[in-house]
Amino acid sequence: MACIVVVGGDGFCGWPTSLHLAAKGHDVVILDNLSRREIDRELGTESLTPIASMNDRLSAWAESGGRPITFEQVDVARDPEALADALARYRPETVIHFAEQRAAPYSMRSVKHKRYTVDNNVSGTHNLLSAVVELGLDPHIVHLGTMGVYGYDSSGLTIPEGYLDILVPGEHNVVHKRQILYPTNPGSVYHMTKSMDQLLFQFYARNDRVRVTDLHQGIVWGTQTEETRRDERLINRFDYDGDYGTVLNRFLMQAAVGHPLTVHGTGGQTRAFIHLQDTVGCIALAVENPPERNGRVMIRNQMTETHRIRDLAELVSGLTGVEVAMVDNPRNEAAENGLEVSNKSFLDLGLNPTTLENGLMDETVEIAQRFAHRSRTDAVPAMVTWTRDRNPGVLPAD
Ligand code: NAD
Ligand code: USQ
Repeated sequence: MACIVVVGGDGFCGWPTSLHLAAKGHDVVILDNLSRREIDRELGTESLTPIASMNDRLSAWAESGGRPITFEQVDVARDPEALADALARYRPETVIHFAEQRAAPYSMRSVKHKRYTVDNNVSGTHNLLSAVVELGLDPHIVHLGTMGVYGYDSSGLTIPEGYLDILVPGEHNVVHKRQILYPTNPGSVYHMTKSMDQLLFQFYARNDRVRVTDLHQGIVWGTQTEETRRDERLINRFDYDGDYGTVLNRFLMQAAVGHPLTVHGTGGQTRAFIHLQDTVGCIALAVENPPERNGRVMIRNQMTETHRIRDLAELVSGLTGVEVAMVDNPRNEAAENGLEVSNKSFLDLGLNPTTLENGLMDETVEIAQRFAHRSRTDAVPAMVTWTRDRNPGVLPAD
């Protein structure tokens, strides 16, 4: 089978994806600078689950009978030569790009963190695109983007898969049909970098005919996949801290230690979600279905359900008995919003979603309760505020 380079393959989504693709028979090469582990040290936090070193992960995978995975420590943003050198040696058929600073609160910490997020994410993406063109390679690039580029609009329209059909008035009363990228409306510096990535992809697809799939992914929940369960040393990371912990995994951990569920504001924010097992499944489907070399980026919405945050809190509270706390919202976001999203593209390819209803209890017992003793309650509060006066004045709904 073909070689797949997974950039950012040590992370929460990248590690289980690498295992899944290796299990499907691909030759997988991980490039990662291990910056996520370094950021844990900077913040004084740690994954709730005890994650093994990259060497131990790879040995455990091979010992479990998995097709061996290769790893090289490469910083794709700061070391474009090392990235190009690796691409020239492996000549991958597919490159999957996870290697970005992905936490919205971390990206809003300080000017240093804003700069780091922009430099890291935009340079990494551009280095990858320019390297494949320079080397004359033709890999299909699969990028993990975010639902957050669309913004959160309560007007009742269904968010399409990346593009908007518009009618433009022209000369002699002729109306022209055009398709444009859905206007971006990012809510953090991190989400803004994903909006910038979209333009880089659009340019290289049109100018150099690079084949790109951009997956606009919702909030991922869950921890383990079929492959990470094979050996204790393959366990995936589980972030619960105020910067990197995403909302549902945070609620599950909070419930496990009896911490009141930290609902921001009224909890009226509606967001898109996907279980990690479906993330790896969708990425495999995207790899198997590359776009034509036609100058157009293929955009797929990678999400399965939408939920309002206060409803999620009530669900977790109902399952576990823990109380719900409404805390001041540190972010600058609409207090209430609706969200309708089309995910037809993956359903058509055969995605069979894991629903919250089916997966929630497993996750609570298998991970949150089992590793609750490793948690630190001082890491739970979300401390980063979105505006300098520390009084964001939450936006009204659109
Ligand atoms: P993560 O932080 O756990 O993993 C990212 C990995 O990339 C880490 O291993 C990190 O060390 C590596 N990395 C970062 N910068 C790098 C660089 N310059 N060079 C080499 N390696 C680098 O994040 P994740 O949750 O696995 O997310 C992966 C991707 O999916 C991100 O691009 C993120 O924006 C996107 N995404 C994540 C979620 C989610 O809920 N976790 C939802 C939607 C989209
Ligand atoms: N929230 C709470 N309580 C908490 C944590 C969060 O109410 O304890 C609220 C937030 O205010 C926000 C919503 O929950 O309204 C989602 O927050 P989140 O931290 O779970 O997700 P977000 O910051 O949007 O980022 C995460 C990933 C990011 C990915 C994004 C997908 O970290 O990499 O791009 O989800 S999406 O949200 O669809 O843009």
